[in-house]
Amino acid sequence: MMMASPDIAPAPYGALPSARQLAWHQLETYAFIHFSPNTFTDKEWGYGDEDPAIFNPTDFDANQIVESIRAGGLKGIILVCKHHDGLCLWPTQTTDHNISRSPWRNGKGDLVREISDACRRHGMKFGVYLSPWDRNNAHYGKPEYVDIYRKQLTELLTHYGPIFEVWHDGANGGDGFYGGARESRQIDRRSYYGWPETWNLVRKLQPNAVIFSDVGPDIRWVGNESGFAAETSWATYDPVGEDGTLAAPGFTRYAEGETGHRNGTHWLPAECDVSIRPGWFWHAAEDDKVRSVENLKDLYYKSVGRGGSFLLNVPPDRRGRVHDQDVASLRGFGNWLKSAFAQDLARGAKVSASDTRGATFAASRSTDGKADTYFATPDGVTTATLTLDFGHPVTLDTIRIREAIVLGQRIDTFKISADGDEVASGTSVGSCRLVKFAKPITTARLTVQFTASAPITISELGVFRTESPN
Ligand code: FUL
Repeated sequence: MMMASPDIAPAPYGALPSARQLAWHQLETYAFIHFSPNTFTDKEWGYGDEDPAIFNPTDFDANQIVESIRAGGLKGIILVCKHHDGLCLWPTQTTDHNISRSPWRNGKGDLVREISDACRRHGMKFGVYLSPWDRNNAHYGKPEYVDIYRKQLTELLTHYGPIFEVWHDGANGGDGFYGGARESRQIDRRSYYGWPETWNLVRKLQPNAVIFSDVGPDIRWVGNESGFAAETSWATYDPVGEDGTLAAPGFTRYAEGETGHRNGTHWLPAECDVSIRPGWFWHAAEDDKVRSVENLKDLYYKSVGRGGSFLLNVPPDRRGRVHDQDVASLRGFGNWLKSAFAQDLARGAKVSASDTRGATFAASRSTDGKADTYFATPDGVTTATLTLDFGHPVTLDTIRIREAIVLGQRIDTFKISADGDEVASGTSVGSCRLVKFAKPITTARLTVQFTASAPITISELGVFRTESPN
């Protein structure tokens, strides 16, 4: 085997992330806001015959909503601009069924404007959810509706500044109001919406936005609404339709989203969506069922810690504010997130590798705190160990490993030893793998052994004590 010149990076392996996907990977956590007529009717899915007048928050405060979410360490917000009930929460030209018919702000309200402006004021990214299923629209099920959907998307993508993510739901229950028809309408999920054309439109209007759906094209649904990816979860994926043919939003073997596919031909990382409450919308009866800080931490490990993102829904109440209970959990989680990973114990350790590609890719690149440098093995070398020598016993509870994903997902397995004893092992790594020990361990030396399908790249081997002793 010829040795590559020491300063030449390893050749890329398999499917690779795009620039917009790489930027998205850095976000890791962001929020959903579900707020619509359902908040006022106590439903999860509105039928589409709701009077827009019922959407009337009594004390709406976009700053309070955005600040509460920001305190949770979340870096962006995806606003449900229209849910399945069809009420457009901005003054759209495409239908009368919109917020201008609500008494809120005397018919001059624009929820999308207020939330997007507040996001910018607070340094948060802003994204949009626009339900493809529309139980209000008379044209739903006909070609005209697809044009309407694209016009609505165009309004959202041209009037509210940069959009970081566009969210296309796969749900479609059939029956609805449909302009008074009150009937069930079936569509062919594979062909009706003309997704490729819609996604071209998104690309044209917001080239930096990632597009989410059950099948991507940028971000995949993890296949559950419980906020976790499988322990082995690959960023690569080839979505397959329910019947084994072409996949489409709402028509996939979605359970496969939890794991992805090793060596899949698309880079399609998982987004793990979940609500901070049992429902997606606020219900008074769920005020005492808000997720605890401990539960949010656990989900963070099972989403971000498995190479995905954590999309946490925070539904405002009828005032148009985030309830105290949710605020408390968000703050607790955000405070933990800020301190848990603030001090990387690997930074003070002596790091060595079983083999190295040369100075540019030395073992120390994995502990330099820089995202764009990495340790790599020479061509032909697909097993290696990295060893951290702390010089004295240190106590830790979490290890964070990141591959240089710009070159693809390469690692197949890893094994972690503390002072020579195996303490953990796993498979997929990708953009971020968190290994949490049930109890803190104390060790002077940590070794991680990797096997891969191509020369190994490690941009970070981090060591943390995320729980303070008490
Ligand atoms: C689902 C919808 O049916 C839920 O109401 C919610 O919006 C969730 C995020 O996606 O498919």
